[in-house]
Amino acid sequence: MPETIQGKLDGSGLKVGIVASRFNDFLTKQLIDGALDALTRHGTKDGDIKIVRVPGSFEIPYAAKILASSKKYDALICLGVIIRGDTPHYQHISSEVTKGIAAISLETGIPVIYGVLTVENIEQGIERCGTKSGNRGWDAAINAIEMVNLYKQIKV
Ligand code: DLZ
Repeated sequence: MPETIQGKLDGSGLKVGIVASRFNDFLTKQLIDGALDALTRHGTKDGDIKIVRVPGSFEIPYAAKILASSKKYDALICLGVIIRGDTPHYQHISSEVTKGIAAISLETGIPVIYGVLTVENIEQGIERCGTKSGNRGWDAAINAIEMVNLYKQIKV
């Protein structure tokens, strides 16, 4: 039987940064609440969590890069809501944010979790921010805890 390594869902002792956009704030706030709920219910202390707000999702990678480079955090959680509109903004912003977040994680070696919703309309956003499709902020926080603990196990 091959050995399987998985990160534990124990958030105690972790220092976590949350980078969240203010655009579509009525939804982003719900993602932040979901992430905080998941972190604290899995043992992370309030005092070990820092929330940094940026204007829109496009700015998330810049702030996340600074936090990741500070080496003060075990993981970062990036939260935002990008809703498709009548202009090509949606495509440009979502592809830049996705690439940016992935690059930071690879460059810095800490988990930088992608909790940015890209949805067609407000209804789809509401569904993913604490109603019928769960809360992506909660999911992102759980992913962060799991990845920190996984890295601890697989790093030489
Ligand atoms: C400009 C803009 C638009 C049209 N849509 C969104 C969105 O749906 N979600 C989001 O997080 N941000 C949006 N923004 C703002 C950009 O992310 C960015 O803040 C501005 O273009 C300034 O750089």
